[in-house]
Amino acid sequence: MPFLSDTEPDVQMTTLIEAEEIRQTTGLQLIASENFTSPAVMKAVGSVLTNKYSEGYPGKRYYGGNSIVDSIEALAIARVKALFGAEHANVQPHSGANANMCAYQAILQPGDTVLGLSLDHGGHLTHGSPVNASGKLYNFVAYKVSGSDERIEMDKVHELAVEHQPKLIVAGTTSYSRRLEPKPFKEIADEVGAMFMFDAAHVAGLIAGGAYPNPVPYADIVTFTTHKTLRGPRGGCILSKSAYGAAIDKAVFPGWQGGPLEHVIAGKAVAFYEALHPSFADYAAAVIANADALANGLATQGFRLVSGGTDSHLMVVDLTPFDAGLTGKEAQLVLDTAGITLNKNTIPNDPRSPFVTSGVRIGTPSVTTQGMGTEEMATIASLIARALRNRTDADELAAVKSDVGDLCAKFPAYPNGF
Ligand code: DSN
Repeated sequence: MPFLSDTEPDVQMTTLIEAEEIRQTTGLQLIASENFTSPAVMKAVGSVLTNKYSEGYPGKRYYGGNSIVDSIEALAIARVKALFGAEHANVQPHSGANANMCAYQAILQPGDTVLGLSLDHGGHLTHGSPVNASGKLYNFVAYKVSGSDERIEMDKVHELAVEHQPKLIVAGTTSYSRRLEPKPFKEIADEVGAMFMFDAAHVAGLIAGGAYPNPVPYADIVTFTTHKTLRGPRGGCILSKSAYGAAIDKAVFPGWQGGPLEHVIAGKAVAFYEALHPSFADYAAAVIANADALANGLATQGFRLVSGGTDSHLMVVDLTPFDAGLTGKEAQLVLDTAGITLNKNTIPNDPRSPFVTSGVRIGTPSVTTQGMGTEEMATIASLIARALRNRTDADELAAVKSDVGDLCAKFPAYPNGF
């Protein structure tokens, strides 16, 4: 039976996807958790592997026809273990959130006490937010950034660990610009007899490129997403010490998930291959250099950088000194109009709600993939400031959008197509 697409293609969907291609490639993509994955990764994700059911693990599947899939998943596992120096890897989590929940299920019982960074200070929903299953299932105690330098205070983490005797300490961030050293967390965990998990969702690519401390030697478990700085397909991954391997595998399947997405796992394997190449170290270093340049450029334009700057791929920008009446929500909307995509973000102790916010989060993984450098970061800072200063002037916003288009045309995301 012929496919309908042979005779009556879905024009509506084709048009929408083409529109998104144009949006992504003609505007500035500054969302810190996004990137442009390679055509090779997209080819794997769009392959016939999407047709296959393969519940279980290599060599232990519930369906036939999995010998090739076994090789694909085994290759992904071998590559990611080599990339990070891990003893055990599970490449099946559909997302970073799933990876975290599976890791918790592997080592915790409901009600167990866990230390994690507060969501509004740069943590993640799955680090114990009361609206998330993590916060409902486990007794999370939140640590925060300090009121003075807006950095995580290890003394405070230590104090909370001694007071609450957690079973697990979680390190890892989604909107915190400073690097986290895993060793001090591990020392605190050891002192109170806790396990230590590092959520490397944002920084996995920086770690892979040697530009950020690798938590794998210190942490019992490291979770991450494959689509952010690591530049792979959308998905999650769990690394661990061998001792936790069997429990983690069981928590992923049959614990939380059913059939793995082997087309995505193939895409992960391709991304790991790309990240193992020496050129990925240049990319990771450039992401951080660009973030630093962009932060400096924004400071020059009158914005305040939370914690004074960045030493990672992202920055959180306090809009208040630039314009006390400007919210993160409005900034996001205005910049969208000008072809600049980023997200509103709370600043520490933000008086505004998470739906409004006083800040924005900005990241450089995508523009660095495009080949932009520190010079272009200064240009981007001035384009952001120009759009926000002229936010009620439609002509000026159109002019900024045109300049954004010209900049992106000089640095095409996919110079050889996709
Ligand atoms: N949504 C991701 C981010 O933007 O950081 C976290 O899950």
